[in-house]
Amino acid sequence: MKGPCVYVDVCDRKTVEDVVKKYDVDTIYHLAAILSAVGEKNPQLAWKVNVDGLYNVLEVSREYDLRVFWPSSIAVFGPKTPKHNTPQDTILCPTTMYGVTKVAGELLCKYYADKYGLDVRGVRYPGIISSETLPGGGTTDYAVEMFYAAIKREKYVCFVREDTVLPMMYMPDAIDAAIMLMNANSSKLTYRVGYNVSGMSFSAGELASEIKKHVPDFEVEYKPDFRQKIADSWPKTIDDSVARKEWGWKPKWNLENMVKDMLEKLKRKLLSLT
Ligand code: VAH
Repeated sequence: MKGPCVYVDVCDRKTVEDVVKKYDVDTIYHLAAILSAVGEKNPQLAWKVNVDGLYNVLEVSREYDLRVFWPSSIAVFGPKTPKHNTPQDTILCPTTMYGVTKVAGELLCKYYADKYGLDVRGVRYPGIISSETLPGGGTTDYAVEMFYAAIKREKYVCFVREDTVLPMMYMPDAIDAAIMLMNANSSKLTYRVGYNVSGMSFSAGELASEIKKHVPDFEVEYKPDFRQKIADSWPKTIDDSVARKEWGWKPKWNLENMVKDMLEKLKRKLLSLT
């Protein structure tokens, strides 16, 4: 990453405003959030960071006429939402505080777009798999933790059932989605935030089997914990046809090429640490 790096407390509007002024910011990619699993342990903090933090970013962006990218999540969907090929417009009744904050965020962003003409855009990310950052307290963390266990030749104890299927996306696709949407022609967009996007869907067992093609002695034991209930409330596959039609979304990564790339990258990373 090029350019200055500073720490900002999104819950403190003044620190957000000071950085915008000092560095003459014109666009904010507001990714800071408390994720689903940690959010269930501290719902009040999740609301504070995810909603009050977003409010501060929207207010500063309104005042300084900035553009904003803000990610929602498939966590906006709940048990009443169709599980397969979940449509763009559907029931949003999440059962986690994280999901509640993302529904509130989608409504807040739409309000700022309609009321003030703020150019705020966003997608509903599925679980994101990255080789660059460690998992951050989400329900989909198992999909990253598995890789670390495999390259360390350790058995992995998975906190969701083997047959748990969730929509996922490889980080390079997640970054592409954000940039493509922010570069899209505004007149073609019929939504502001909350575009359904997806890269792939797989079960925990399918991920383990794909990893085993590269690490044959890799072993996984399945011991569901409180995060199973969260995973069970989310869809299995997502209809992202609106994003494909309106701004050309198309994932480049699937289970096979993502697993190969992740293992190669993590092996290099661990070798560089030894
Ligand atoms: C989580 N990784 O697990 C996040 C994500 C859809 C899941 O939002 O909480």
